[in-house]
Amino acid sequence: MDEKNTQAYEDSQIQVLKGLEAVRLRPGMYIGSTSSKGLHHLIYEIVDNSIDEALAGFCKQINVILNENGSVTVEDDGRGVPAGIHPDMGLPTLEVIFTVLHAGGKFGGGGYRIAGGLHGVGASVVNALSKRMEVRNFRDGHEYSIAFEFGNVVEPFKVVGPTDKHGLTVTFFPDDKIFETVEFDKEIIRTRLREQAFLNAGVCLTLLDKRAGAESAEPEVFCYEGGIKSFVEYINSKKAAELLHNDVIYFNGSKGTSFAEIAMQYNDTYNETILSFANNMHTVDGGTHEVGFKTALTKVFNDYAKKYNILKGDEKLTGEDVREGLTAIISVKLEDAQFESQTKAKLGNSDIRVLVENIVSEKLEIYLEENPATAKVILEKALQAARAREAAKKARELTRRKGLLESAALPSKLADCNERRVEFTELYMVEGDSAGGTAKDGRDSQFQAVLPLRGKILNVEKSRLDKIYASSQITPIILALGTGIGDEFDITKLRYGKIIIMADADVDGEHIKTLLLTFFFRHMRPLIENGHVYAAMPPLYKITKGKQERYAFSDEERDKYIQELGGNVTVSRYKGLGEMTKDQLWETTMDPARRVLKRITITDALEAEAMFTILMGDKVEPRREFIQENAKYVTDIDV
Ligand code: 1YM
Repeated sequence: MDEKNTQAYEDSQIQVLKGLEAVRLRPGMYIGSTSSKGLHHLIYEIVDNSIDEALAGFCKQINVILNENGSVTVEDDGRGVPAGIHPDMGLPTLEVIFTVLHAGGKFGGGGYRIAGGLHGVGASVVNALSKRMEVRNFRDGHEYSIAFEFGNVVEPFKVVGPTDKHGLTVTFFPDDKIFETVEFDKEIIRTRLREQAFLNAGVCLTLLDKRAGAESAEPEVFCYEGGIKSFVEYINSKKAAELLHNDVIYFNGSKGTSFAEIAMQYNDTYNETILSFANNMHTVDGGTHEVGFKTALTKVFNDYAKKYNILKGDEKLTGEDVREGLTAIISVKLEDAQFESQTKAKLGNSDIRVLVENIVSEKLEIYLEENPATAKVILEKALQAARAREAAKKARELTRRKGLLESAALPSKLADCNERRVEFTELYMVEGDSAGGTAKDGRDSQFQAVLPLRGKILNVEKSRLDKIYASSQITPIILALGTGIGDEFDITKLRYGKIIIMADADVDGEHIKTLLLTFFFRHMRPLIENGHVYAAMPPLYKITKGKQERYAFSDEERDKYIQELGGNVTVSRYKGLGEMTKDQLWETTMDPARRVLKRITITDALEAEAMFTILMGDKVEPRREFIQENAKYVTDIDV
């Protein structure tokens, strides 16, 4: 290099380092967080680049390998990356892609970046956050390589030799100084790769776990010619619910550079599962594409029902009525996607609302005319939902008139606390009147409230809203929490910061916990999503020796204490909360300084959705199958 070029090279190097330094200083700004979530985003960013190559029509196969040494390899069979020197930067293009923030996209020419992880910042961010990254580029008969450490080139770009392969292979070791954990969770990656395979029909993704203890030496393959139609089939099959019609209904259409596709199928549950995506990114908070879909759906079904005199008098179907039992995927691809909301997971482009609404309005109407039998079963279900909704409204008004649902009127069984600032308060929901009494006596009434629950609550998975409003066990819960349910749910009205389910550590206790969680999951889901719901952990054993006492929460802990106390101890098994005195209950389960609480979270919403349907739904066979398959994991059955 001559002097001028050397200078230019150094300048561009400095620019590059400044950029990547910013990423290492504030990783959260580029990948959302440095938790396990952020760690997994590293894989998505690299895979997204391969998916872009697939959508450009050059790549069919994308392999993800979890290596034994903790690194991850992503390889694709695309074109590979241009092998020359980048004109603006004076650096090899391969180096630029992995060292310059926001590189890629346009400068290969044409098209727009479709795939986009949470932040869509690309390969250079992954490089900056890796303690080592190795890239092998196969293009035009040559293999090239380059390697980096903490984003800096350590093995410069070079030609390795001839090859007949094409594509790009990236291996990276996440930096354990940056991430809270560098342990990849196969389940999380699997879910993501499967989702991407559904969203990009015909693109094959594989996942191979080479780490110690992996259950299989064979890669898992995710490849769906049916695209989002297969996605809908998959979700419904996981629910093991009965289908109302056999075929998945599918529409697509485009306008300008925007493309939208919709797949839908009804099952016989009372729940809706609508997942929407924009540029392959899950829009958890919905947005214009979802609004367009819902508007058209309601309109088309009402028009059809009116045309064929299916509705009586002034009966009308609401959006909720026509979505009962619906599983649908809406996927749009567009230039300049605008995202709103705190989580950036809500699509804002208004022309997309019009596009989706037009497609569904026109094509669903035709579909219903051509498939009258399907139209009939769906409308019958929607009508039943409408009638249950009317009944629920009456039940709700009735309880309101009695003053029951007013916030002033609290359930008679509730022992409230004095503290008014919600974030400092706790509500213990306690199984059984007797344990409820002990909890009332043992609590700190300054900030702890107690609501005793008698017996099993209604299984809401098998009930529509009318039954829920009529339930004498559930209305006190709704009243005590203050938020209302379903459509009326309002988290700002929540009366307690922590909602703690306290049940016996036995089968009945687990059942009550599950019934309550089903209710929260179906009708107050933001309570769980915002981390308000907990399970109390009462001890299983008390170990005494003379004046010394220990409480054990597991068999291992019990054995540890027996050893610590030097044997010759008395071990008593707590059969239920009711066996404890108020002081014992306070010490072991209610005192914030000593208790253990389990926070209830939703890691995989689809998985949770399927689990509630299988475990709590009205089909016995899928539940039996699940129990038979999983019984081997149960080590200790308490009866
Ligand atoms: C394992 C990760 O990144 N594959 C990949 C990336 C690129 C291309 C192909 C590509 C794109 C274009 C032209 C284009 C990228 N190229 C660039 C750049 N796999 C992975 N496969 N030729 C090849 O966009 O026109 C950025 S990413 F900058 F060269 F265009």
